[in-house]
Amino acid sequence: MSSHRNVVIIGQSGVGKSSIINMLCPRANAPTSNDTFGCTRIEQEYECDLGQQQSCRVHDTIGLEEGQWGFLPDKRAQKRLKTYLRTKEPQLVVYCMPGNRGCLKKSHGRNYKKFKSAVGNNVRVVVVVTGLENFEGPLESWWTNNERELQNLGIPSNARHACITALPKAELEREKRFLYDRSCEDVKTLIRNNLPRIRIL
Ligand SMILES: Nc1nc2c(ncn2[C@@H]2O[C@H](COP(=O)(O)OP(=O)(O)OP(=O)(O)O)[C@@H](O)[C@H]2O)c(=O)[nH]1
Ligand SMILES: [Mg+2]
Repeated sequence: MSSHRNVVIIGQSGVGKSSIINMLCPRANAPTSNDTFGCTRIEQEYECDLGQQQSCRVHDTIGLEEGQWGFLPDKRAQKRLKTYLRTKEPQLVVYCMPGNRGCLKKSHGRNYKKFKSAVGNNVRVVVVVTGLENFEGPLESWWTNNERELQNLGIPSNARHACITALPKAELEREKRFLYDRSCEDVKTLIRNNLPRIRIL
């Protein structure tokens, strides 16, 4: 197994990036918080077992758009993330955004487009929609239900994606806990399917 494939998780503050990291890498113990004040203050990387004998390194990053009280004002957070992406040269970027009712905002589309163009055409950007534990029906249908809104935001409906909840199991109602394992598997599958294979010489 090689750990030279880098996957960087990006998105606005509080969208659940560190929670996804903890889901993918149970030993990561990445700090999470629902403060309005951004939680992750330094980028951090963790080894992730993707299953099917594959692995990668996932990178937790500082949230964008934390608001005026945030730890890093948005302009600086954007700049820092761009520099981070340039330095780490990831093979895949995972863009997270919230899918709870009323949460989709123009800024989600704006950041998606901004960072998609920042990494260029050679790096695939996939989307993970979080916050769906109360969605009625299969979580995947969130995407088709919201296709038009996504398109209005500039997120193409054919973007590779996963619709999940990243709320820790203990915080999910008992009958919804299976969603956690399913979400974990869906994100791993999304990463495996979109991460270029390394050539073994
Ligand atoms: N309801 C719900 N809450 C979630 C979900 N994912 C994460 N959370 C909660 O949202 C809060 C923020 O999650 P974090 O993982 O810290 O978010 P983050 O994107 O890392 O935030 P920053 O580090 O500030 O950029 C925590 O209280 C999480 O438990 C989800 O899918 N649904
Ligand atoms: Mg975080």
